[in-house]
Amino acid sequence: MQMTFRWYGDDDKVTLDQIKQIPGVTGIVSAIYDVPVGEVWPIEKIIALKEKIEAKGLNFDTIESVPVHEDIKRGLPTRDELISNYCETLRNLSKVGIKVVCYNFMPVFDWTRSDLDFELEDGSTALVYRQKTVEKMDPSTGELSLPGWDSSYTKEELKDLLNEYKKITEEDLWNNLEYFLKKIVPVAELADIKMAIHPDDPPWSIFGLPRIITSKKNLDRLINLVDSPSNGITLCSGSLGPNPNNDIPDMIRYFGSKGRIHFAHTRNIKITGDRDFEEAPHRSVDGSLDMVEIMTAYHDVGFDGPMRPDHGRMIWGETGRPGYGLYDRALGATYLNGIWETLEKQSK
Ligand code: DNO
Repeated sequence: MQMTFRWYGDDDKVTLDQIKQIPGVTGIVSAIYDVPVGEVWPIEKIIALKEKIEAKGLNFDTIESVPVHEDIKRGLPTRDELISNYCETLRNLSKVGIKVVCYNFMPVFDWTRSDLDFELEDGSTALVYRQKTVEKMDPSTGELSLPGWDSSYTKEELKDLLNEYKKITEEDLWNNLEYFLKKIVPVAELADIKMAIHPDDPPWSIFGLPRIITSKKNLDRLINLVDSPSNGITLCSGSLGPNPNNDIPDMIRYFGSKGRIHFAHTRNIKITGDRDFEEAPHRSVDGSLDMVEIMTAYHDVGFDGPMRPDHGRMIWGETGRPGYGLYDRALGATYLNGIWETLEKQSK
């Protein structure tokens, strides 16, 4: 396992120098943020990013994410050209030594929460999801500001897009995902890149949109759409965890022993009601997931890919990008590294 940290580039308040000082964090996960979705990532930009990260003594071989254009998810005729651009980006990433590419296939909205700064008992703030609040939100009014929301849409565009999706069923989305994978996985294989789909967060439909990467059964369907080691998963415990039927250690053992987990997002959540949850500190006792069991499962399957502590709360007065402050994520990384060190010693 290699402990990594997500860095949003020069705009990130958290600096590479700070990340480098977190014990046991050896790698950076990042992306090119200034190329519009659907266009090819120029190799020069990827090289510049890699050099900046490596100059600090940190590794860089994981991208989160190369976003998938909505036309591909919707199966529009324009998808072929967009997919061919996607393949070109994969080839460019490969030339620069990238090994893992995270992406998602969530229509319109990436990860979604109802509050971005809910105050917990200890005075820290966390991201929370309350189903009733989300049901009252109307994304087409444009008054929403969600962490995973592409704010480049105008109100009208968003309204149209949401309307278009009314025609798309879950099976349509599966077909469009299969079409995409059949084109990109052979390219990823040749480029020695492992594709790692990120689960839908939360793992159920929101705003009436279809969502399919939600459970063990569906992840199994995904890896069999194209049976290749390059067609794998980002196992995100905090995304799959809000559904209590998702047994995360079991999923890690199942997909890990098949060699299909290429990236691990490891954080805790606390289920507070039916389809309600809070982002908890990483320790097992603070949330609903057994983090020792999760790390043991990774250890047992010999997981040697990148892991990151994923999100953190805002603590010690820190402000910044929701979920992506320095302090709580650093504590999370240290806690997870502590469990890992114990497992390593015990297995010797
Ligand atoms: C949230 C992230 C997601 C993830 C994308 C992958 O914190 O894990 O936004 O990067 O879903 O495409």
